[in-house]
Amino acid sequence: MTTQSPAQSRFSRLLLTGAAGGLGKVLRESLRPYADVIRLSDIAPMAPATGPHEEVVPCDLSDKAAVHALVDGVDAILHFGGVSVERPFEEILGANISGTFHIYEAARLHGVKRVVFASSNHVIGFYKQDQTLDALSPRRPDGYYGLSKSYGEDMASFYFDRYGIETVSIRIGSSFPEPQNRRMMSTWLSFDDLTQLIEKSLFSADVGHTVVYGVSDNAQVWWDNRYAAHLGFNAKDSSEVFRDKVEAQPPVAADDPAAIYQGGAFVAAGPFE
Ligand code: NAI
Ligand code: 15L
Repeated sequence: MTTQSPAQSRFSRLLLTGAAGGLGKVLRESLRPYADVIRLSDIAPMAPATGPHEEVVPCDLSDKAAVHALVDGVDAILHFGGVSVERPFEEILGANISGTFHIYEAARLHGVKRVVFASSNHVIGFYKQDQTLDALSPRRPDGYYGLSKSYGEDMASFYFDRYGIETVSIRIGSSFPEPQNRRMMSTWLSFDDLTQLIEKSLFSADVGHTVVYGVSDNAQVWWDNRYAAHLGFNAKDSSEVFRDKVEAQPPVAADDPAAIYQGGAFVAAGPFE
């Protein structure tokens, strides 16, 4: 596969899981140029299709047969569905661990060759905020959620090595309209930069299994994307424009995990029983 611009090689049909979620609603609009049809899927209610460029297909990721039917006929998968915060293991197990397995098995059976996986900074959440990481830094998951994303990255690696299915695993920092706290001044990823990164992940040649940190061009970042340079991702936004607003918040105590760890409060979520 050679690198092509979206205009040269739109996909016929892209699958977006997690379409009812915070990022899914944004991507439903911003990914429109990249495919003739976007198949939107979630377990939660979604707005009806707004035209022939959309298909709305409810699906529980933990249901193997349903996921296999969901993937039939798509050219590439944007896997954003699942539990997106720290929760008891049993909840993570069905949606994230079984769910990601179902997505890759369905990709294999239906000949899908490219996946973009919404991984998370919580695969490395137990590193301190004064450490700089790259894609080769050993993972240090900060909970069951982070473990499930770490497993998803390993699954992506395995399905490339064994079956040639290529994946870009995006370790998303904090993708919201604005950074919500001091930690997110470093981890923020704007929606425009996320969209650009997904475009690069879909259309770059020979990605194999690439791990990239999904972060904007913030003033202080903890992540070095040297091993994802082939994607050509060039973040345009910066959290700096929100600094005054964020620093008007009450200060965080020096011993608060939010001020110490890259994963912030996630490192202290749980136990649940
Ligand atoms: P979200 O929680 O708003 O969206 C996730 C969606 O997955 C929800 O609509 C939910 O209904 C769906 N889902 C949950 N269990 C499911 C199941 N069993 N079957 C089918 N769908 C199921 O999360 P958000 O913020 O939109 O994130 C999207 C993805 O990006 C998630 O995978 C999340 O882990 C990842 N991510 C997001 C970050 C962010 O800052 N927004 C940071 C790092 C990773
Ligand atoms: C994540 O992985 C979550 O999905 C998101 O809701 C945020 O908490 C984000 O990480 C973060 O670390 O800020």
